[in-house]
Amino acid sequence: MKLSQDIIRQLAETLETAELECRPVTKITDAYPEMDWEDAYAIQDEIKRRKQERGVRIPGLKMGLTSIAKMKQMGVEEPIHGFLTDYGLQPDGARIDTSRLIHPKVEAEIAFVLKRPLQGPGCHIGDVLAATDFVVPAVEVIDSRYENFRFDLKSVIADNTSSARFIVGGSRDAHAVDLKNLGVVLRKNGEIMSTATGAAVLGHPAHSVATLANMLGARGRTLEAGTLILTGGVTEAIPVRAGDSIVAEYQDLGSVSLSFA
Ligand code: OOG
Ligand code: MG
Repeated sequence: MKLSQDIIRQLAETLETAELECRPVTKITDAYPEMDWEDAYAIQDEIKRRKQERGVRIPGLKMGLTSIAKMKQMGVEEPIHGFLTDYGLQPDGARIDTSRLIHPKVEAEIAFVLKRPLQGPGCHIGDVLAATDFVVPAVEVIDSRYENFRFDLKSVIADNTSSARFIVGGSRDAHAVDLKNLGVVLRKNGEIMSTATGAAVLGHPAHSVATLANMLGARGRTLEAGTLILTGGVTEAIPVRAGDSIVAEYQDLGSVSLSFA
C-alpha cells in the first residue's frame, strides 16, 4: 500500500459524498498517482464500511469490465469487482429518479445466485455451475462519480466500480439454459441499441463468477452462499436521461424493463 489510512478514509469520504450529493469529482489518481491496487480496493472497502455503519445492507457483488465491448468503451483491459447496496435494488419496471444520479448509463447483465460458497484460487466454470442456485437477467445502472465518466482502473475500483442501481428479473435454473449462447437485446425507447450473447462475458458468464471467487480468494475472502453476483455488461453501456425507457430481452430468461424520470 502506498497511501496512509488517513488518505484512504479521506478519499472514501470524498467519493461517497459525491455519490450521495450527485456531484462529480476529478479522478483520484490525478492527486495520488502513486496509489496501488490495494489502495484502490481499500478505499472501496472503506466506502462499504461507512455504508454498513449507517445500516446499509450488501445484497451482492458485481464484476465489471468483463466484456471486450466494455473494455474498449472504457479503455481498460482488466476485470474489476465492487459491491451492491440494498438501496440500489429497484423492482422490475421501476422508474429511476435521474435527479439522484450524475450521468447514468445502463448495461444488460446476467446474474447468478449461489447456493454454496465459492473459495478461490483455482475456481473454474464447473465449480460455479455446481454452486449456483439460479440465474437471473439483470440491468445495471452505473453512474461514475468522476467528471465526464472518465477514469482509470484504480480510480474506478475506488469508486465502487460506478455501482448505482440494479434490477433483476425472474429466476431460472442455471442448468436449463445455455448461458454461453444466450442472446441478449438491449433497447432504448423501443430501438435496438446493441445485441450480444453470454459468451461476450469472459467467454461464459460463469467464468466471471469464477474470476470473482479467485480475485477474492487472493485476498483471503470467500464468495458466500446466497450472494447475488452481477457478471458484467454484455454490451457497451448506454447513456440514459429522464424520459428514456429501457428493455433488456434475454433468450430463455424473459425481460427486464425500467424507465428514467
Ligand atoms: C465501470 C463499471 C463496469 C460492467 O458491467 O462492466 C461495469 C464503468 O464502466 O463505469 O459495471
Ligand atoms: Mg455492470
